[in-house]
Amino acid sequence: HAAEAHMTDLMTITRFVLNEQSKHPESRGDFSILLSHIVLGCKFVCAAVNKAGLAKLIGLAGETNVQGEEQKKLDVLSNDVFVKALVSSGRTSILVSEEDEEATFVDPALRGRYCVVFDPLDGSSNIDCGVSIGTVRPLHLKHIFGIYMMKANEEPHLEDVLQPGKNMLAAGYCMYGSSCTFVLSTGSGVNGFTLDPSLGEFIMTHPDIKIPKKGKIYSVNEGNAKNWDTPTAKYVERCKYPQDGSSPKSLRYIGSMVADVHRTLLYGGIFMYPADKKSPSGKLRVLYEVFPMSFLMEQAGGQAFTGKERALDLVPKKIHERSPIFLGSYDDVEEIKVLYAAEE
Ligand code: AHM
Ligand code: MG
Repeated sequence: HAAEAHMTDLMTITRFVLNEQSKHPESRGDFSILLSHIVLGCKFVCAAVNKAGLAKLIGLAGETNVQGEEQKKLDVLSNDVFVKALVSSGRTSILVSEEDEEATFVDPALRGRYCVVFDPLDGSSNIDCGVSIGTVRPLHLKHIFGIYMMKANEEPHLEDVLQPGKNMLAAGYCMYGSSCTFVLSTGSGVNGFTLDPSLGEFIMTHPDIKIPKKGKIYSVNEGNAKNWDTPTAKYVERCKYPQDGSSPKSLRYIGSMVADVHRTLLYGGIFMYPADKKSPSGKLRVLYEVFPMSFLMEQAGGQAFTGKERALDLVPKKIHERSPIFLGSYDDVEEIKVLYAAEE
């Protein structure tokens, strides 16, 4: 197609990030470089998945491949890819990954002004059931990240990553399915990009994502209902038996935060992982699950609430801390906030 041959005015992620950066004259280009390394990590995983096929990448624990080398489990592979991509950017000082017990302090020679928190493989506890011999469900391949600026220019300290979510400069996630989707906010709205494999570039396909003000879907693990607190139980009851004459909401729950939040962002509604009697802090991790997704929700016009406060106001004390979370459409989250306020 002659027309297609000239479509070089596309908004690539590189062009988008450089545009954003030009709005901040004080910026030295470090942020763009850091983001381009994150994007490279995503492209790498995407290419690896497409080339080798997931089955080869995942392997069974302890299995050796034809060359006799131990195969890396997918979570280890993803973690390695992102740690290397981030360290080699020369722009990071501290990395916090769900896969690593301790924070990684980058070698002084490669240090920069940013800290990155990430979950290299969201929903890893669900992955094994998605993979049977020869059949793959790449649906489960996802990762989440958030970026902070270091507090001071001195030696890096753990406090640099124990900042409230509202201090994040950027957050996003990537999903590797039949296509590879990258959703990003640098603090001025949310944009979605899709990888064009022939160009090796992410192209903006979902500009300025805004979540509907009110949704028709709720998303929660109802198997925990027995142990819920009163506001959560009341809210879910209302989803099914609305008191205002509106139609009941639909339930959608994949059990992978990125997939559930992605749907919520595009279609509206509420995603929740509440506290319950067995896990009083819920399940999801503050730094690399709750914060990035809450940041994106607010940037898209929605809200994120912990049951006590605005999620992004929370100040974490430990890197792997958990928190209950309710996030999604503005009106839906408002309703749960009212129920919690009535409890006090
Ligand atoms: P993981 O880090 O062990 O994979 O757990 C995180 C996942 C999220 O992606 C998802 O929202 C949640 O766990 C689902 O939990 P549950 O199976 O309890 O409903
Ligand atoms: Mg996780």
